[in-house]
Amino acid sequence: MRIDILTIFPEMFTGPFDHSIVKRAKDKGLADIYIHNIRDYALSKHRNVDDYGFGGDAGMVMMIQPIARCMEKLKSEREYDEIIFLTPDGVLLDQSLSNKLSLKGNLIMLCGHYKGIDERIREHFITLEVSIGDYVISGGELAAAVLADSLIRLIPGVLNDEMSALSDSFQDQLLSHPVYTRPAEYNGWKVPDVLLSGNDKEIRKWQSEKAIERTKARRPGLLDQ
Ligand code: 6GU
Repeated sequence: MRIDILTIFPEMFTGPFDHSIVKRAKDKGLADIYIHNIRDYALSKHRNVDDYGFGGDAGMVMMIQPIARCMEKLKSEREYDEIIFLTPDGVLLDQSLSNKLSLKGNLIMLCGHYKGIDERIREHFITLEVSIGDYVISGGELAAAVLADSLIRLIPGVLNDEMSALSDSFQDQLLSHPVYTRPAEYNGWKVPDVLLSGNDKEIRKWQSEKAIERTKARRPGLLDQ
């Protein structure tokens, strides 16, 4: 998978992709992430990327030309499966959307800022608008990092059997069961006996019961889906 991220804050991406599973995917050649500074595509020598919105609304709007020029360049080099705009008014990201997108080859992710981006970018370039939840964050960058991480870990070959994504929370519409490691007792706090029993069938049964119990208690809506 190749992901091209368009942003006015490229420095925000030093970090999120350099550790853990995403780093592993990059090292294995299973994911390539390219960060593009929209400002590099600005027309003016002041490198402006935003302007006052028409209509007198307070707030700046990201202008068309720098984003369009960056998009046109990328699209001339390869085909993209989706051109995604990260925005709080997009479709809510969930595991099923991540699963679908993880099967794609080339993706563009555009990070918005200020009051928004000129609507014509959305009409003429964007094929999918994604929100990461019903709350507001200051820009699309952290949302793009979340989306990219959630897709990359699902690419076949990124996780080994032990890390398997199949037991992730949400993968089967259930939250994960509790987990424990040594010591078996700390401060009088004991690991459930069944986990020490060596009885594989009983352990799976306990894990499944706990996953259902936890989902019922915390996210009952997941069980109806
Ligand atoms: Cl994608 N962007 C912003 N700014 N806020 C959000 C979001 C995206 N998703 C949820 N809140």
